[in-house]
Amino acid sequence: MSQGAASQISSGSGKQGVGASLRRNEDARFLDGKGEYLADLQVPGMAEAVFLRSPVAHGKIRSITVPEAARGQVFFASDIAFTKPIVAVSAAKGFKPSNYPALTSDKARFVGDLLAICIAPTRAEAEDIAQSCVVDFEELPAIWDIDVALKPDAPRVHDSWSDNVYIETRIATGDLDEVRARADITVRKSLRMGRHAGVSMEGRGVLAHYDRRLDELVVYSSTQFPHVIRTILAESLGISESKLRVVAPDVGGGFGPKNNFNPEELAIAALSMKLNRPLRWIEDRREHLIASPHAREHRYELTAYADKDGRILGLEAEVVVDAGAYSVWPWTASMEAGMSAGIMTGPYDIPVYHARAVSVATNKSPLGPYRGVGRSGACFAIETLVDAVARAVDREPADVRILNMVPPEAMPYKSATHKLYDSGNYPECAKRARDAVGLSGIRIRQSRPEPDGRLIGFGMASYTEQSAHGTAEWVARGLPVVFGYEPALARFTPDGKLILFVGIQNHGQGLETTLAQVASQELGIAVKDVIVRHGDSSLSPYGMGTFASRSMTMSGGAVSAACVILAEKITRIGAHLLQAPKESVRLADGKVYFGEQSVSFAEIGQAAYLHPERLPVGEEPALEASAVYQPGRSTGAFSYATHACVLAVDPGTGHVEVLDYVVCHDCGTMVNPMIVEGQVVGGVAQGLGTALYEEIPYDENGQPLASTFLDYMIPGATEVPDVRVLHMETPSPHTRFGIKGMGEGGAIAPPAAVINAINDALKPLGAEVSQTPATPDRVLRAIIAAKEARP
Ligand code: MCN
Repeated sequence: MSQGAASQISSGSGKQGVGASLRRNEDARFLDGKGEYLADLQVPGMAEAVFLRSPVAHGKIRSITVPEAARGQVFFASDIAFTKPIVAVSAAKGFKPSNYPALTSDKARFVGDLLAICIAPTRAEAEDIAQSCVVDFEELPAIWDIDVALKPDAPRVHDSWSDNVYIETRIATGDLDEVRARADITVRKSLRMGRHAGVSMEGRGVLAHYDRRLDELVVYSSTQFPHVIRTILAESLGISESKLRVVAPDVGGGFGPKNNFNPEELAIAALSMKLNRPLRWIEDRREHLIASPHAREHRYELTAYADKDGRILGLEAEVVVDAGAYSVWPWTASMEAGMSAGIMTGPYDIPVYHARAVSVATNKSPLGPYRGVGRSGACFAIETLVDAVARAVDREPADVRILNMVPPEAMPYKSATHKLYDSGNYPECAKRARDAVGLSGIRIRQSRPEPDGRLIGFGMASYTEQSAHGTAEWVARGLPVVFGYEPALARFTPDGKLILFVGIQNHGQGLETTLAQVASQELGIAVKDVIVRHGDSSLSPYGMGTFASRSMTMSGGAVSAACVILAEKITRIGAHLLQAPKESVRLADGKVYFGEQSVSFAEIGQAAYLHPERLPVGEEPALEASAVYQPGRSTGAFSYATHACVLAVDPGTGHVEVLDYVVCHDCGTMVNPMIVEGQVVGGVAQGLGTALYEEIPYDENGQPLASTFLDYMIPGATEVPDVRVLHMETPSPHTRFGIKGMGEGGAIAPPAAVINAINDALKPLGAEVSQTPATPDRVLRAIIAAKEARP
């Protein structure tokens, strides 16, 4: 089997392999209610845990009083003093790490900070105990906003720090002064992207118990990366990894907030060890909204220098991110601002780029990764700026967009931030999205008043999605772990079925099917005969988990490589059993064929495991192979897309209705186009949440103002339009089959496309919105402000 590119993929198992739109193997489990999530697990003698969380944003803890009746059921930092605090250190110069303890004992740093664990036979009883505890605080002024945090005399979130800044980094490519002098126009923009939560269907959760027979601590966690959790948890508990098993059972969505080592994991594991008792904590929705790692909250100050045609000659950007009270492990508090500044130029050929990225500490829930990390903000910034440039030169934004894009003949292209865009045709993608919504028809429609008085708007947004980053990229970011590889073990059973053991963690992406498709491609085995096992540190090889749109490329690459080794062995054994030269046999339909004669994988499995005397001389028994996929020195495989949105704004209420939404995207070779489409649509739904609905504002006391689904809006069936998805397929030259990752892409562009469309609609009124979510209130305020500004 060759390691060739996409042109050779049809040589596999045809309808079952790479490129087939198969229904998911795992659907039977998930749709029939056979999934097993944390809340389904039962361990004899297990107690339920509820965290006593801080009700104040910033305050020294004077005392916590536990009522007599609850004595022995409430535990504090001193009870698990053997644990080490979580310290996410970045190697970046000047980075200030924070000590994130399992339970805090000196002061609370955000509403939701962990103070104690209350345990009882049921959750309701444990909640009653938590409510009966009385905490006496010396309240401190809350640092509830970036501006408050950056005042020189602001109180410090972390007392020993000289200011409230985790890190400030700079990028300087090209001569900005020269560009300033040459530019015909200068366009500035100030933007804000709101803070929100991940809102997976299943919240976070942890169950810990001691397996006396194996003499090991077993920790179930609803996590995206069980192996990595084992490493940091063992270190934090002060035990050997060989005495710790971490299992991610079925995980009901992750989207990033389950991709951190959270203090809840450490606290529950530590207390279970200390009490020698099974313990479980399940996050409720209120906890999730106020205290899970949050998403976004960016501010941008941007300046574009352009010529009179709208060609952008240089870009200046300031990205300031409210990173909350602690630096999350392993990503650190620098991730959002750093990634946003690092990918800001997006699909555009902007040679001169200067940026300043600042991550600020405040008394809010720590900021963590969320689908589209950093890139959603970067796309929002550059794409609304491109529209502003188009307005300044009085051109159609779609034309200015295409004018500035990296042309296909420039690929591979090195961006101003040293990212290597591997392949693609960005202008063609933008044109297809534009044409699919029928831009000229929209412009005609806009020239006439709508019967209902609403205003029609059209907006586009394009981006590049860095996926499947390799070692060099993570090293450059200075993270505590370098996520640059992925392993797979492929093992046949004696009856000819295949089990893949992988280090990624499928939590809705369809990986149990798409990895089977890769195996099918290499071996000619039916997808239904392939089982994918993952999520258990004692079962599968050490892998990095599922995030950063990496699993299809990395784990798919590893599965492919392991299956190639197996295919060679099966070919040798099959040819021997058929008494044929091995060059003359082929694998298909779970058999080795020599002309019309065949021998099944089951017969080969029998020979390999039960009848070694039937094997060729010198052939080792057993039928398994392992491989590790490690991308080369590239900065990843770059998917890309253009989103185009048509919407209607009610100028009387500020209400926005999305009427049409088109995504034209390219993620290289698609393993399963149907799953890819589902991923795009799911991402768009989340992106519309960022754009229009989801927000956790904080008041001046540092109190989160959205803590239930009554005051936190998520888009539902009535808010998400019928998203139309157009596919392009430009293989990556760097990856097996030419696959690029795409799991985050859908969520990246909607804030930019929607805000551009709203501003297009509001153009006749001279109004502009520059903040997400664009709630009716914000849209209305923009309209009123424009009215008041008119002479
Ligand atoms: N795929 C494909 N062909 C490609 C690329 C992808 O067929 N060329 C399909 C595969 O089935 C793959 C899926 O699309 O499983 C996503 O692939 P990939 O881009 O490799 O992303 P990961 O599998 O690493 O998933 C992570 C990504 C991220 S970072 C977030 S956040 C996210 C997302 O996936 N969280 C999700 N999609 C999610 N979908 C669900 N249902 N739940 C989440 O929590």
